[in-house]
Parts: sequence; structure tokens; C-alpha cells
Amino acid sequence: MTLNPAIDRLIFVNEALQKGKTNRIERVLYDIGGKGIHGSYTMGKLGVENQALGFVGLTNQPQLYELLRTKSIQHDFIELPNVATRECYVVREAGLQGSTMFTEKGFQVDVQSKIALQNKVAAKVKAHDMVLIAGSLPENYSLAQLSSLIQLLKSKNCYVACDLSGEALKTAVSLGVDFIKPNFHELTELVGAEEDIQTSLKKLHEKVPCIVASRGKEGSYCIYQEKVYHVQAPEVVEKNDTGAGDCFVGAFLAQLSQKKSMIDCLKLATGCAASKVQQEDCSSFNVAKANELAEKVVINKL
Ligand code: TA6
Repeated sequence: MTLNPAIDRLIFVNEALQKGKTNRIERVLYDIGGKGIHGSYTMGKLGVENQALGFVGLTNQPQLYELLRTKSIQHDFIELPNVATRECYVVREAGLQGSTMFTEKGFQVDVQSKIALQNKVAAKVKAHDMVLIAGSLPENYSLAQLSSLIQLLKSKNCYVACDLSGEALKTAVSLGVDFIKPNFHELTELVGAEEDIQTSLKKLHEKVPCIVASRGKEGSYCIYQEKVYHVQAPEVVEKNDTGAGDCFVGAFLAQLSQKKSMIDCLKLATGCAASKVQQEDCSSFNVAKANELAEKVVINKL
């Protein structure tokens, strides 16, 4: 579920960006954008059938739908008249690792379309389905509306996974969703700055059954069924880190939906994210490479 999808415009420049200078663009390419859509792509590539839901703007719908087609993503979006799906700009500077991202706010959603989404979800989603809600919310999509969407999913006895931030993440935690992926800053915001990450995770685990907290190069931590794991990713040459977290979430949930062990879920998710950063775009990864890298992931049960 991507309530605020995007078309990612990747901008390649040959030198480090400099203020006061004309920074000449070498190349531009477009990719699917939006955290939930990236999750859909990853799940599909790992053989887990799914459908991308949410809202799209009609004025640039052909461009987004063509990107979805090239990535074989099944979808059933609520189409918003007279508005465009936003663009996110991802700048890659030649010779430098990582990327710089600028995200547009995106469209406003009219009341009828919000109701239409609730009705579509109510009709489509069955018990034991897994639903991922990921990414930012449209400016006028309130926390109350997010709450009613999550409560609808919980009433259907779905597995509700949320890759959200800020107040939306706090709302998801308060409703007791099944999975969240806070970054370290969000974790301390949610439970206060504890002496160590394990204490923070254990406090949050009282409300959320499965938590993965990313801490960049230091790796990530996962708590599940009262066990805490530290996950160290293998070193790879990074081309573009954009979308690595989304790829992790999609792969993790794909494995979880196939009843794999927590160790296997964490290994393959980390391998997929590591393969993603080796690609120049925002979503691609290589399944064979991801499986290879998964074997190099070091997991310690703390
Ligand atoms: O995580 C990467 C990414 O999904 C980019 O592809 C870009 O679309 C952006 O994040 C969207 O993030 P937001 O939090 O605004 O939904």
C-alpha cells in the first residue's frame, strides 16, 4: 500500500555538486518510486504474488504505469483526477558513494477517493493476507484516516506491516501493528533514549511483535518472539543506496509470508538490500547475487 507513490527521476552528474556553479547533468533515468511499490517489486521478484494498492495521479499515470509494467508489478490503484503523482529526485555524483534525494510533497486526495480506497481494501483483503503500508502520507491524509485503514486491516485479521515514520509510525505502534522498521532516531523517539538498543527494542516489543531497527553501517537489529538478533551486512561497492531499505522490507516480508525462519528472513533481506546498493537505480537487485551475499551475512543472537 503506497498512499503517496512517486516516479523517481535519477539525475547523474559527473562531478560533486557545487553551490554557485552550473552543475551539468550527464544523464537522467526514471524508476518506480514509493516505498510500498518498491516492496511490491521485491516481493514479486522473490516469487511472492502481490498487488500494489494506494493512490496514483491521473495526469502522469501513463508514465508510472509503464514503469510498473516494465517491473511486472500487478496493481489496482485508486486513480485521482486532475493531479499528478509526485517525482522524487535522486542525484548521483560520479565517483562518490551514495545519493542525495529530494522528495516532492505529492498530491492531495479528495474525500471520495479516500472512501474508495477503504472500500476497495475492505472488498479485496482476506484474513491472513499480509499488507505492507510504506512511505509518506499525502499532505491531507490524516492520522485518523491512517488509523481507520490500519483498524480495517486488523479487523480482517491481516498481518499489518508498516514502514512509516514520524507521527504515522507512532500511530501504527499505538494500534499494535505486526511489523515496523524504525531507524535508530525513530526508535529513540518512540521509547526514549535508553542505555542500549536492546532495552529500547524490548520496550517497543511489548506492543509490536516484529521490529527491525536499521543502524546504517553498524548493521541492523531485530527483535522477534523475545529474541534479539544483530545483523551485519557484507561489505559491497555501493552505487546507489536509494531503495535499499525498501528492498530489505519487501524481501523480509516475502520470506516471512513463506514461513521461513527469522534467520533466513534476515539473511535474504540483507542480501537483497546489499545487492540493491550495487545497482545504479532505486529498485533493482539481482536475486542470484542476493542469495550469494545472504551467505555472507553475519547474524548474532544477543
Ligand atoms: O526509499 C526510497 C524511496 O522509496 C525513493 O524511491 C523515493 O520514492 C522515496 O523513498 C519516497 O519516500 P517517502 O518517504 O516520501 O514515501
